[in-house]
Amino acid sequence: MLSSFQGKLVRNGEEKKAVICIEGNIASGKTTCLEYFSKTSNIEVLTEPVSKWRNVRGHNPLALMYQDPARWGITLQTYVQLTMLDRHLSTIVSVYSPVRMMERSIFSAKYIFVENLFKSGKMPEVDYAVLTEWFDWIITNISIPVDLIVYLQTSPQTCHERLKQRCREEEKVIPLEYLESIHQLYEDWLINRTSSPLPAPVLVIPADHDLQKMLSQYEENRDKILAAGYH
Ligand code: D5M
Repeated sequence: MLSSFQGKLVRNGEEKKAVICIEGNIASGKTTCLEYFSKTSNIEVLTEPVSKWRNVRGHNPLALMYQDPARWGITLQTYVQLTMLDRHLSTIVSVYSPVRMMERSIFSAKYIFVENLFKSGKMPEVDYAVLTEWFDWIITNISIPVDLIVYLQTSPQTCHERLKQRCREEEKVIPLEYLESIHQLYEDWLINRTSSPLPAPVLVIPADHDLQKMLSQYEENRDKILAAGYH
């Protein structure tokens, strides 16, 4: 149970951080958003563990998944689920900050990326069933608190343009259609609310704009975002 005690977030009697997950399509501007808040506020930032997905004991499951999703989708997704769970549960004993901001979540890993692989026919049903059993077990047995989802809502075309600019080797194969599918799954989850359960309230920020406009939107929404968990 959540309550507010002397301006601090209290969960089950213990003082806890408010957890905010930044969600959005590939290249939707999540990193810029995290950088803005880390520079302007006393928050703890947890980025997506992409470097781990690109190098696990010398292997690159992210690149393998893009090359052959039917063969390597389960491999990457198993590792994504583990590393995202580790992010959610991590305790950082640095300077105390009352807010934790995370790039994506274990929820979007399942509700967006695993669903996409399965629905597009690129993940065998048995792989999907095993991942779903794992995911359901995790969220039933382990507390994964999220207080707010900030959805950076973009058009797939904008993401495609930004993706071309950032030139990450593995991502050269990503076609516009892939970004369209991810976009639709995000919309169904966070806007239409017709697919998977929401772990927290959602704040939508239109994110097709240029950097200057995005920074001013973050400024405008700053207090609302940082107050997550106090309501
Ligand atoms: O995502 C960084 C890269 O990681 C990008 O190529 C998408 C990919 N990604 C992120 N999460 C997943 C999951 N769960 N499955 C497969 N691929 C994933 P960015 O959007 O730039 O943070």
